[in-house]
Amino acid sequence: MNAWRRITEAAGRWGRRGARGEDRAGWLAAFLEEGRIGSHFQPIVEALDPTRVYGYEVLMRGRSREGELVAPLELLEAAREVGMLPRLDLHARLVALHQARLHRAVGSLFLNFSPRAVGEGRQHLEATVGLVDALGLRREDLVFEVTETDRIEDLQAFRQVLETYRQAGFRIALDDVGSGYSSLGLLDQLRPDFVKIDLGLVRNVHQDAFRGSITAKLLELASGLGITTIAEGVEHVAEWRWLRDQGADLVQGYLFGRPTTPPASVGPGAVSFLGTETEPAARLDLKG
Ligand code: G
Ligand code: MN
Repeated sequence: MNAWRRITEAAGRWGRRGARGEDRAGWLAAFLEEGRIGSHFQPIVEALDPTRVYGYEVLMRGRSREGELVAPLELLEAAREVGMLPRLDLHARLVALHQARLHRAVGSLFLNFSPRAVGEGRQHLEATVGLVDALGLRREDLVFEVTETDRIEDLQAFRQVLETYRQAGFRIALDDVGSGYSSLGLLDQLRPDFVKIDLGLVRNVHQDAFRGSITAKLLELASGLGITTIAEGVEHVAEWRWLRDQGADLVQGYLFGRPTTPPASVGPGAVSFLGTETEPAARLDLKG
């Protein structure tokens, strides 16, 4: 059974138990109160030299009382259901900052920012700024990834929230570009510092001419606007080479590293395929 099946099944067991035993809000609150929300860090590396880590995307993970991983989706869905999304979002963010500091994660930290969780925008920003400063992290090293933008009900209000983040010194990434969740119009609306090309475009980009053409144009467009490009979900050496040759600045994906805690560095050993023409199958067997 693969890791994801195990996580999903464990989450399902807990979801059902939670729904039967405690109420759903109580089930979720226990994760926060018992310190069972953690952060995993996935490296984002330079396309031209993947041994150089630019930073990490931080991904939320829950843990059951038995120590099994609980998928973030399960937690987020429960939070949405019981109106605790802003609280979970802020909690996960503060945990991420603490963990990043504790493990001395190098470079930039990419944090997912759900438009639906911005309820108390000002309060979240103040808490974030306070902790970033208290921990001695650099504000410009924090990048907020915006996704699911199709569900933004009030784009004007959301833009204003983002503007306050920018004014505080943080940076903005437009996530999942090229997926159904993102549109080109948002490039103009949000004017992000980074765009992340969705893994749906990245998969087999070197073999699919249609996909390749879209991706090449997106990279060219973003670069022309002075936006740093990140290709995500890179799993194969050929995808990476193609993306590098087409001018992607940064790359992220299982080829370079899974989300882990503590954050892993990407040494020459981890990218043993560099300079070789074949891709060691072992890379693809790594457990997350
Ligand atoms: O929407 P967003 O880009 O934030 O999603 C990140 C998700 O993609 C995480 O759950 C992460 O584990 C997953 N992910 C990261 N790298 C890869 C990859 O190389 N392949 C696949 N299939 N998923 C990936
Ligand atoms: Mn993301």
